[in-house]
Amino acid sequence: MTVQTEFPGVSFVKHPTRSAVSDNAPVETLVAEILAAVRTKGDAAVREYSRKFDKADLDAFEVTQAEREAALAALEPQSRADTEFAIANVRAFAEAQLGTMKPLEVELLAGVHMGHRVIPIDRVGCYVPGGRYPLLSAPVMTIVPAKVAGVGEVVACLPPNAHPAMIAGCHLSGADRIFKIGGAQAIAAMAYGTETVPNVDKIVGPGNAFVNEAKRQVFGPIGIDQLAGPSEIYTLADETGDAEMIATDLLAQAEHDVRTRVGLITTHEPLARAVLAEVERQLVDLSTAETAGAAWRDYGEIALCADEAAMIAYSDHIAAEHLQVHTADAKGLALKLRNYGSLFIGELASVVYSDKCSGTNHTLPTMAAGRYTGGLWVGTYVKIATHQWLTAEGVKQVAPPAVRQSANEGLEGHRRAAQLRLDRLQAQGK
Ligand code: HSO
Ligand code: ZN
Repeated sequence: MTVQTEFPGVSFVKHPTRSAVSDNAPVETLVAEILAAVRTKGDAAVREYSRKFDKADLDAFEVTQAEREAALAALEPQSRADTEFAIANVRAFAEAQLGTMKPLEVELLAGVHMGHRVIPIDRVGCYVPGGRYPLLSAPVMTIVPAKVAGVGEVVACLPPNAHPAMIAGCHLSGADRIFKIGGAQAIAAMAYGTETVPNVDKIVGPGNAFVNEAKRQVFGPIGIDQLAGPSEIYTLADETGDAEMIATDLLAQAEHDVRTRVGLITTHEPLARAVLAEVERQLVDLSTAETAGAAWRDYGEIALCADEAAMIAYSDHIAAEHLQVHTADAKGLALKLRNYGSLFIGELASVVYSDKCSGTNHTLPTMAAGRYTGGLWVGTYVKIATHQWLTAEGVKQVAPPAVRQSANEGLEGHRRAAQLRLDRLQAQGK
């Protein structure tokens, strides 16, 4: 049976039974309380919340040099090599991207010189989540591009009970300072500063509902990257799609969280049916089936499309965090897609490679934010700030309209400032 949708040419072979929105009100109130307490009581409040939420009794929050070295020594040599491989690839891609961000100087109006500079942010805070499974690549993705961007000081916070390998990951990625603080109290400490934690200018990195809400509440004077929702993966496929591979990739992300959104968008009904069966077959012996299966049941979807155009329109509507393209002309189709967090073109490009180590960032927009933004990248850590300088000729071009419009608006102060330059130039005979 298929269910029709409001999208022309799109019907559901499997429909999600839940929608991604949830009630955030209790989290909002608690987070506001935590932020206010840390803001006024500093380290004492951080200590109290760490005890309450993380069952951690810490005198000092900062990871010492000796602790960094111990964490590094405890890391399996292969795991260290794999982390270094990931770091090298993420760094190389971030460097290549930074290379596209050039300073600009132009004179588009005679005598009016304008430009911009690419200026790294002074201090950035990277939140590194704990979670059920430590994601060893998480510190790499937030810290390495910050270092490449030239951020003055990179501060990392991770929950006190985080696996030591995560501390080693922060260290290898180049974090200048590492603090064992988790949750909303970490965001508060980095936003406002405490006796021991320096206040930062921007906070990046995913986290749980409390971390997300804390980032939302401190936003304004403090920058944030984005609000991270549960992971998402969609695959676009035609009759060339491989059901086993598609199901495997969907379940790979479904195991993150019971709220992961996973989907197949296809023009080929037999493939839709085959993937449906494959997911069930693979869930039987997947060790993370409890989570992955729940995500699939609640949020999994298979959309059947009449043609490629319907597939593109529906996919652009979803704007999935991770979007795989498994079609005969994957590169051709990829060029027609506009909304996604990151694109994986052709069936050899599995999302898991970028999750771990291929070099593009794995911190990506979810909940349709891919309609207006890409993911974390080196550009997240710099500002493109404009400037201008004028010659007498330039003033003569821009002053008269500025004088007139200021007068129209009744902004006498503005009018005077605009007029003063003209008067001075005239007095100098220019
Ligand atoms: N898929 C996650 C990142 C990740 N998965 C890392 C495993 N390791 C969010 O994009
Ligand atoms: Zn993943």
